[in-house]
Amino acid sequence: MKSQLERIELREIELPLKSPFETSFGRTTRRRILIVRVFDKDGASGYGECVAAENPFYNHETIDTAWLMTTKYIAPLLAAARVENAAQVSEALAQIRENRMAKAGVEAAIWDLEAKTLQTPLWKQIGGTREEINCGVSVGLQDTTEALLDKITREIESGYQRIKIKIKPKKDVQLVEAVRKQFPSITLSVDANSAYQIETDTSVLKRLDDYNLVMIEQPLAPGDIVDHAKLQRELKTPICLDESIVSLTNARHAHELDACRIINIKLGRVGGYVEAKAIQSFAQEHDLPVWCGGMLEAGIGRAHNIALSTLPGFTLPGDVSASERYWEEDIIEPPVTVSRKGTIKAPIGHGIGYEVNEARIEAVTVKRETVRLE
Ligand code: OSB
Ligand code: MG
Repeated sequence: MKSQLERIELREIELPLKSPFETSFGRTTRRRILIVRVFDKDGASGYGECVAAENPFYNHETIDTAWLMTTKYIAPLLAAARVENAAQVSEALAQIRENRMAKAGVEAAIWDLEAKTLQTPLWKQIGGTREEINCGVSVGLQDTTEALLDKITREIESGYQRIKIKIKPKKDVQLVEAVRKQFPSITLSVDANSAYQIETDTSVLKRLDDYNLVMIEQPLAPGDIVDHAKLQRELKTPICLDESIVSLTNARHAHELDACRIINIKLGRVGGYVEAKAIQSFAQEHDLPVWCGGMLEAGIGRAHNIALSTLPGFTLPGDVSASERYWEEDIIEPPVTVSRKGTIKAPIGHGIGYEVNEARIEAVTVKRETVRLE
């Protein structure tokens, strides 16, 4: 960074999803999203998007807790630390336990600012090497199996390389069976968002082994790395951990116990680029494939996910897909688009590489606050 940070501007925006998104923990119809903008003393700025949800159902954070953490604790620690570059931010905030999504939103904004002032694309600044990333989609629980099959048909026609469907108890084997019957050879995975228990559900999860799934994502509770290891011993299908991996330490424990064979990395869940990069290096060293997860992001978060996905270990298609799957009108220009072969090109512009549509953001802002860093 060329000069010290001067202020953080927070906004809450509200965006209706084009169609509701349902997982084992609930249904989302509109997103409340925290947009973070940091300014340095020369007036340069960078954008981050905090992925904390409306409710504490995926993890403990919400947009409201993240707002409070940012204004009351993150801003003062940052002001005191006088960081010289984005890589120092996570260390400066280490005293705050957890609240990783709140920290990641601010850290991401500072990475964008740094890359913009250095006049380089963010994906290059973080060490990315892939010029094109591979994309899959996450398809939520639908009201009927026919609706699910229709949705999948459209996603495959668009070119997406991997289809993931959400499952929960009693909406699992029969869904997978129906999808496999219609699409015998697609790359298919399932995501349970922690809806199962090892004591009662091992037999139903074992039945999923018959359907050639590339992975079963997060079947058990976030803290249950030991139980995931027990379950993995019972399954042929690789387990992928999402909620369970919030740090490099978790990744190491999961690998040492053979609790998973694949890791989903989300910038917010792990607290930002520094931790995400550490997890991806560890995974690469130990031949664990990783992919970039999604949290129904608007364009700024989506652009950061694209940058993250260019790191060398991201070999599997991520849940990073086109803006038009979520929003009538995104908050960036151009919107994120996906090629016919299910890829997104890393942008050539500086920083996140997409223009932020400030007028659009202004139009959907419902709350704002500025914190000075001095
Ligand atoms: O578990 O990956 C998940 C959305 C919200 C919370 C958790 C998850 C998801 C998704 C959607 O699967 C991914 C996306 O399309 O952004
Ligand atoms: Mg998941």
